[in-house]
Amino acid sequence: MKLLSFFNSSASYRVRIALGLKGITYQTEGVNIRIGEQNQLAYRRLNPVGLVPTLIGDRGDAHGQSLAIIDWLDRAYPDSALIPASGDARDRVLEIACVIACDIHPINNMRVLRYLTDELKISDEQKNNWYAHWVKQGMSAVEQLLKRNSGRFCVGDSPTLADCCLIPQMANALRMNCNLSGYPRCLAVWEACQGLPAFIAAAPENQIDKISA
Ligand SMILES: N[C@@H](CCC(=O)N[C@@H](CS)C(=O)NCC(=O)O)C(=O)O
Repeated sequence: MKLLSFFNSSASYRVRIALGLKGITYQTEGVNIRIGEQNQLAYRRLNPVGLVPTLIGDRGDAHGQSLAIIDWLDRAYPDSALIPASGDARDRVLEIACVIACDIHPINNMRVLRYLTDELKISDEQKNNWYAHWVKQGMSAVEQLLKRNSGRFCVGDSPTLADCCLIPQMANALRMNCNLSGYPRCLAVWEACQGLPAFIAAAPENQIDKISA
């Protein structure tokens, strides 16, 4: 398997965590989104939306969209299930994952931030305010959702898709200097995840395609 990804892309980070939790070995090929490699024709043939990550399966099959990739992995490699098959746990995992992947992340994505600065000519300060505003809205919602949970992770006592989404979102927010001290439940989940090898190995600072600044 090969993961086409960028070291500090949070959507790529989600998939790296999932692969690690399932113990799947894979190769990494860096796609430098800062210089537009995600828009090159060869990449767009694999992933027409022009976003990372893309996972290439053992048969050469290309998979896009991190949540869909993790769902595919969960069905192809059922050990260490990340999306509960049924019941309340399934609903809660998907709800938290969707708040992060559908409500917070897309409006703070690089192409959106670049459009705001390059086309709409907002200042860096305004851009940072935009970013922090949507992080605050989304993280407050996740913090509320975690009140339903009594386990160590987002839902229960083992990591799920929800944790695969939350940790990269928090890492991004910290990189953008957002203050997360108002989200103690999220921070407790962060601590629990930092103790697991799959989360450590998936972190941006541990990627071979890492580039400075
Ligand atoms: N919904 C997509 C989002 C993927 C995404 O937004 N990837 C970002 C990096 S985290 C990207 O490729 N950005 C490039 C750009 O904004 O042009 C997924 O979950 O895979």
